[in-house]
Amino acid sequence: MDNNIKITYPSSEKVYMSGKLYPDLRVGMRRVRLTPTVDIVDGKKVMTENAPVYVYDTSGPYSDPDVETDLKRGLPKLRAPWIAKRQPGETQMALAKRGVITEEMEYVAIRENMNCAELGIETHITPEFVRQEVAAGRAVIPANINHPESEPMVIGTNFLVKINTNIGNSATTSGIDEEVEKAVWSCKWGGDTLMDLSTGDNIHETREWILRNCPVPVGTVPMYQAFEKVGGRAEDLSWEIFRDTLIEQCEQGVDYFTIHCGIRLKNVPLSQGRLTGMVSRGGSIISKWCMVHKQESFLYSHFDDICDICRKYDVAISLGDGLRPGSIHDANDAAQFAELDTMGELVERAWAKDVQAFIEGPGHVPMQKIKANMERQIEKCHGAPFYTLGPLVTDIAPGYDHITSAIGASMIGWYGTAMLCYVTPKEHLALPDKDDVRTGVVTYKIAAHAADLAKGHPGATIRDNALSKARYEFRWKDQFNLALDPERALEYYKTSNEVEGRFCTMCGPNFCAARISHSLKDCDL
Ligand code: IRN
Ligand code: FE2
Repeated sequence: MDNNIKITYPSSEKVYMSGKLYPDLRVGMRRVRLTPTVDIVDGKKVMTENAPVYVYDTSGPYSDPDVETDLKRGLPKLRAPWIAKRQPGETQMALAKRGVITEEMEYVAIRENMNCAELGIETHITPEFVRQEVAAGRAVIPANINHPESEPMVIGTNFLVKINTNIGNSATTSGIDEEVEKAVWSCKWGGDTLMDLSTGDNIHETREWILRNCPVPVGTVPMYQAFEKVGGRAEDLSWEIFRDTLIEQCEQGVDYFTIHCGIRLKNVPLSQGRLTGMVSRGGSIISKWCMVHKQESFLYSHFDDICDICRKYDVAISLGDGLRPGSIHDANDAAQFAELDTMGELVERAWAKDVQAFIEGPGHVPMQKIKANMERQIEKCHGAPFYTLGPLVTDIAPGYDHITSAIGASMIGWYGTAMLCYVTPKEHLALPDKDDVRTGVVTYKIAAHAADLAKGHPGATIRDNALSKARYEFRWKDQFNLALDPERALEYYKTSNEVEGRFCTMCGPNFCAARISHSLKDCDL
């Protein structure tokens, strides 16, 4: 593998914005340069400049030509000096509750505002607002003190909707190289966080390579590694094995853990009458343990111990939805909602220990049942961020589940879900390869951005308006450069057009509505 990976975007440069509270902050963004608009006035060419557009940038140092990246050495440790000043257990939430605005909080405030500052648009997102949201548990900044390579980002309903990419190998697929490549690839296309769901051999080593080279927060499901440690026999699991795995991963720098603590012994049988039983890997493992031992799960009974460990490293807990519905038939059933009630209880216990937490949600849900999910989550989980897997709005399209799920993701994002877990075309069929990661991430950027527009996030429309203006003015290259996937747009266009023509092959020269519409200017209306 090439050790010196670089990410480039057309007509873009990496720019940095500094802080006010912390002037040394360098918040990376992408500035997309645009060409001028050309009008013909009285037979003469008149050029009007188009302002550059600033884009939220998840690609980290890989897109900065001035930083040498070397996979063997890992990324620069951006957060190390900030962390060095802090006492053990001073999580972002602990500091926020004490009234401290951390470097991370100012960083995300600047990052969220993108082009607003440049355009003089005032927004509600100030460093103090971020602090309040984190203190109240409505926002999470996943930031393990042992992952200083990660650029701060925030997950919360009052911020930009985020997306997570799942990667990771299984016993039968791909090596470490391929997973690191997918991690960087996810950051290129806009993945806000990355979950390493590796099972099989080399879990620890794979994760180490990913963490040291990942500019976004990394999540895992520690149960997968614990399960490997007991040779895949759920009944042999124990709190001690799980605890040691947690500590191992905290030490490495994992920023958030999916832990299925919400499964209660009494609720496991609720999944029996379902069409598709239990579809969560982590959930089914711990449920098996509960049923064999006829005991409350150690993830539930040791929840306070889990929080104590996470607090020490500022690892956030993502309360896993082990009882999520795996089919349209099972959506919003008693099992799913019983688990949500338990999560609501647990999230308050996490907060009492200053541990940041969020709540995982479904799964498969038909459109008319999506809103109820969000409303119930808000009611039961006290405003903690919601993080959903889609949901898929129909079960009948294997091979296209990035689409079935992006429909649900857009809706639930609009209703207030803070982060959307991507689904790739290979869902239900195989592990995603590099190309699936690109398709999944771009598809979910669409869902997240559509939700940002609908929610009226300040500045969300700037990119749409700039792209549409370019489209209407036949500034083709600008249109592509502003697109979520410029390479794909250009590739398709090139199949039958010359760049910079005044029409495209969709309509041909005579049927081009934009062209006719332009000529209306010359008519007496
Ligand atoms: C997200 C929301 N609900 C589930 N997820 C993701 O599913 C979670 O973040 C993790 O990536 C994966 C866990 O799958 P199991 O173990 O629940 O199947
Ligand atoms: Fe599914």
